[in-house]
Amino acid sequence: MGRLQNGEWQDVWYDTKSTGGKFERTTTKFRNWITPDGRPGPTGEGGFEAESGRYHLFVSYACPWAHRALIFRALKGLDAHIDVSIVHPEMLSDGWEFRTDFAGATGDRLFGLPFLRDIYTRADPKISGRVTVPVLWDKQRDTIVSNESAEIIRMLNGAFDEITGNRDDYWPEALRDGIEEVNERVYHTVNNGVYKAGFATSQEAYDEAVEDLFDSLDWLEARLSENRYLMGDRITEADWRLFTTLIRFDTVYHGHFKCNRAKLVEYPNLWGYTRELYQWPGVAPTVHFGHITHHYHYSHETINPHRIVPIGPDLDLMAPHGRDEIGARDAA
Ligand SMILES: N[C@@H](CCC(=O)N[C@@H](CS)C(=O)NCC(=O)O)C(=O)O
Repeated sequence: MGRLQNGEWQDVWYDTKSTGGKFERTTTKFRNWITPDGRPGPTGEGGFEAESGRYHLFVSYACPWAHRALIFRALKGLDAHIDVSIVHPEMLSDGWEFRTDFAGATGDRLFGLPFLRDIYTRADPKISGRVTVPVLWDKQRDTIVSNESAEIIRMLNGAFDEITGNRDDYWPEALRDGIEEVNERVYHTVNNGVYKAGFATSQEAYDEAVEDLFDSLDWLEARLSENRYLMGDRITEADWRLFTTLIRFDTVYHGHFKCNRAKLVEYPNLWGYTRELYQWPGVAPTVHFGHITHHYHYSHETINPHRIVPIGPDLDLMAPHGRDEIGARDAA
């Protein structure tokens, strides 16, 4: 685990000393957008036109942020248009690696490089910053389009519709303000909240993170008792962004990150909702518990120094979700 400094690798763990024990996620560096015609998106440069076979995704099956991108690739029928390399679940002193000695780890399918950091320095030999997944790569311009998952899923949601004919919209214009509001709370207190709890190195930082996390889970549970999805009867990106944290909750966050006031299976609505999203066409094949369990427990030496990978709970994700009833009562 480490970071690049002027293109050189430094093996360092997260710095929580300067922040009173708090984990702070750094901002991402490549912020260009693929658009239908190559016009620039909200940030970055233009010239990244949607084309079949031009782009490649580097992801980890373990990572909740990369998982968003894999889900949108599946939902939007992009499997045949954007190929994928899967990193090895162990993220050790060299950061993410392209080793293939773990089921499902593909290696670097574009260049055969050993480390994900080599993809970053290929895009910019003098780069400084963390080496994170997901990475959306442009084979034509030989560079990184984006390494910000929140933006990658919006590109996948809309840019390729002419190519795939899939016009399902998970970021509908009329709901955008509401989605933004939910995303904001879910990002800080849930998606990143579990990391703040898990990586905290002071009691205060941990206490604050778990309190905010469980307040938000209570709020989500109440919201989902009346609404089938976060924005009502229509599934949106807000749901998929929440899902990638919920699906990991009982397996890793509850134990490894000490988010243990309650388990997800103890919230009837959140648990039914998680099962419905898991059972959504195309989604279950994006969920790989082997990578999830192994990555967190094996990679975070500061939290789990003996690298024992626990057995994990037996989750019946295919049990009927019963979510068809929710919201229908009011409509009837
Ligand atoms: N803002 C990024 C965050 C991605 C991220 O933090 N990914 C983690 C894996 S779960 C990572 O690659 N961490 C490596 C590191 O921090 O050095 C996004 O959402 O795309």
